[in-house]
Amino acid sequence: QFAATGVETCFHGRHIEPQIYAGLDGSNWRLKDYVARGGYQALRKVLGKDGVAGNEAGLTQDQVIATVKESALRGRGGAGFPTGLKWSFMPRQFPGQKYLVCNSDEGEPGTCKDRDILHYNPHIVIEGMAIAAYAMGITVAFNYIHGEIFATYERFEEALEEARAAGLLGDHILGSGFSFQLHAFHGFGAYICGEETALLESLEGKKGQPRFKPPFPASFGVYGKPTTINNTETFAAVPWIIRNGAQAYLACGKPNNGGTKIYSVSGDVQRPGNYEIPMGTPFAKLLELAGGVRAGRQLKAVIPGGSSAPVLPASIMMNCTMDYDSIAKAGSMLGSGAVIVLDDSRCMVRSLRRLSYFYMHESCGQCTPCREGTGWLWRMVNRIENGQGRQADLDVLDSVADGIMGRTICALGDAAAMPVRAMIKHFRPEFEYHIEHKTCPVPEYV
Ligand code: L3W
Ligand code: SF4
Repeated sequence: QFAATGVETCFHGRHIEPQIYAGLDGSNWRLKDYVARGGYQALRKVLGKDGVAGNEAGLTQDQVIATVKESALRGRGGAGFPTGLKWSFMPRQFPGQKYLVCNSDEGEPGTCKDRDILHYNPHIVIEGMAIAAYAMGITVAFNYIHGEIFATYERFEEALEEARAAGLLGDHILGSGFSFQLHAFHGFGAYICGEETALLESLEGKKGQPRFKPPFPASFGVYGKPTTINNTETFAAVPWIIRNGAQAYLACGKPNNGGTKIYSVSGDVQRPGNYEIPMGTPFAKLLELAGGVRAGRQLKAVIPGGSSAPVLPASIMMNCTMDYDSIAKAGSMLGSGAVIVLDDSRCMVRSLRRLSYFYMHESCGQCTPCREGTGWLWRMVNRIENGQGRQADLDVLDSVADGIMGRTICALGDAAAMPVRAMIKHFRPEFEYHIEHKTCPVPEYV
């Protein structure tokens, strides 16, 4: 059901080619298919091997970084950090080894886009990483792939072999002076390993626990060396940008939010799946593409950016466009683009209980506010759902969430606290009803 779904017409009536999912049907992931779709043209353009007269010198490192900056591509892993800016942090003259890492440790509840990109279009990630490595003067890279996806990991390994055999990876790529080794690394399936510094620890063979930041990976990454980490979808956007230009990419989206984005739409919709649409598309349009809510039901709420993002009621969400700025202005975050749709059959107390359990389970336990606080939150929400809550619990929940936020090593603490605060803020009467009547106000869940 999460098969690639290229959405071909943008809301404004302009025809937009999906940039990552274009023309994919599940069988055409091999190198020859990718090349037939124009694959590796961007790498050739960068290296001056595209056969275009006057481009024998290719693009300089500065030109590539400037193009990515101008495109307004922002990190697709959750934080939306400007990609070109991140690339410019890499100390290119650093005398020792520098590393590039692709974060394919997709584990955010609701998110299922990176595995589809790797499964349906692995070479687009390889090409994007090769271009990034060239721009930052990096020769070694790893793709850290979530430990619970096996066929995709094996397919990516096969794609790497194809690229190596074709001279697109390895020493003197396409006969140029650029050499680049890319390795796949199969992770261990822990959510926390998707946090970039926990991922680095895991990659080094240690327990996957986040490090303090700063220092950021840009200066202290794999084995303590300068490292750039980007999400799978971020790398996948790069070849299109280089081939078509920064302005074309920017024009697909809206200012400060360039290009297309893949949304994993799940929950109470008729057609759940991954949808690639231009940044700035109204949420209502995305909902329509996903078939709308289930028959006979009303939209109640949406978690717009993965389980870590604060929930928004339907009335606010229906006025949002799908981009970083609009969702942030509405009080949530676009995150990794996992859109979890809840209809009026959903009990918010039960939904929050499930979310709280997840964060308690996935806390790595290093910091006290997160280790103790996530369990405390879950136990209280569980109690309310089971009809044993007290009115004072809502204030205690808020104060425990407050005690976690901003006081932990990594963002998991905040991610556990934010949904609690948002659920109580927007759906307080539902919690109060549970406490007062010791039952659920949503008929289906009585
Ligand atoms: C150098 C500086 N580098 C920031 C880099 C930093 C990182 C990026 C963003 O969390 C969010 C989180 C989840 N010098 C720098 C610098 N950087 N300042 O920029 O950093 P940051 O700290 O804003 O975010 P983060 O720690 O990477 C990511 C949310 O995403 N999320 C989770 C998504 C999960 C997946 C998945 O399963 N695949 O993506 C969903 O919403 O809560 O807020 O690279 O090093 N001065
Ligand atoms: Fe571990 Fe939680 Fe602290 Fe992150 S916030 S380092 S998951 S204990």
